[in-house]
Amino acid sequence: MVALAATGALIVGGGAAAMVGTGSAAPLDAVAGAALGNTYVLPDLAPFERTDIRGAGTAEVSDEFDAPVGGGEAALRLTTPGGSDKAAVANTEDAGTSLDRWITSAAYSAFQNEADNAIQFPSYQLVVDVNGAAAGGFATLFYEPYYNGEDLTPGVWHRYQAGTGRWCSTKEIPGLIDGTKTFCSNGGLLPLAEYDAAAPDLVVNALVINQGSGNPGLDAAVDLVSTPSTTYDFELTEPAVIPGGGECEEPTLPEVPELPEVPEGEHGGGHEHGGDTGGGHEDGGQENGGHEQPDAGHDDGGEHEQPEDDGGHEDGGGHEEPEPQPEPCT
Ligand SMILES: [Ca+2]
Ligand SMILES: [Ca+2]
Repeated sequence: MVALAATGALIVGGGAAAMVGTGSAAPLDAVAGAALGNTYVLPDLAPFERTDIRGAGTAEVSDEFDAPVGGGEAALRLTTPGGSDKAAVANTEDAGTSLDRWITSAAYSAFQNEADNAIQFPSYQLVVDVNGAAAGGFATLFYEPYYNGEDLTPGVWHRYQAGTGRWCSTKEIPGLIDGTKTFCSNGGLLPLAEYDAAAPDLVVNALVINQGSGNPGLDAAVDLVSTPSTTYDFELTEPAVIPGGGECEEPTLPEVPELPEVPEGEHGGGHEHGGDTGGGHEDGGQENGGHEQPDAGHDDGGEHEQPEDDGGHEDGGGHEEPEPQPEPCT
């Protein structure tokens, strides 16, 4: 029980894997959980934050452009109507990682609805500290599909493997990017491996999805943003996997024919928290992912979508969602 609660506390905190890491820059021990599958990012954007919104720039979860294959029904829509508008969101869940970890993982899906300049798409950026603990060293490395010869066709979703592409730096990096090469100039377009080799102490402090400034008329979207620890799936609501419901198949929930071992607790139904009103979802039944168990007495409604305002769930340990399914309903 203790172990289960501890695990749940690590993963949960707000509904499924969406909360893995909870936005803390701390330790990557949460990564193990994140690796279980996608992390849903709902309209509050957590664990992302709108770190730089300027002018009429917007960054909102929207289903206007649907989503890429495997990305549910919505995406993060970014708009910058004017040339000085900017829309940037960032998260620090992978803060402290070395650059090499992003080579194999960094990727995102992007869609351009319209743009004054057809080559422009939202960019995938990494805020880095080039020299690690030594003073200074702030820079932003950024990936642009255009600079990588990628397909820029508007009106369709693209998957961009940023990690294996070529990147530019906003700042000089000793031995690699001199003052003439910032912002992709004069050969300042290099694989991450070269940055990693030139700046072995470099650490990544944040992931940024950025649009603007300088992107007038750009109406675009991103989804399935992959990092070393997870893939962020922007959705209006957390997808519900309804047993036997609708057209959504239930590919992953294992059969849980009965509530197996309830090591402690005298009423096999669980609720070992005794006093907790409806809060004790640690019973074996939760192994099915917390979906309604008509026979298990979860009269609290069984819905696990309101992690924080539901006073009855203070145990925090029992709401393990199933491994989030990238595409439960496709
Ligand atoms: Ca530094
Ligand atoms: Ca999505």
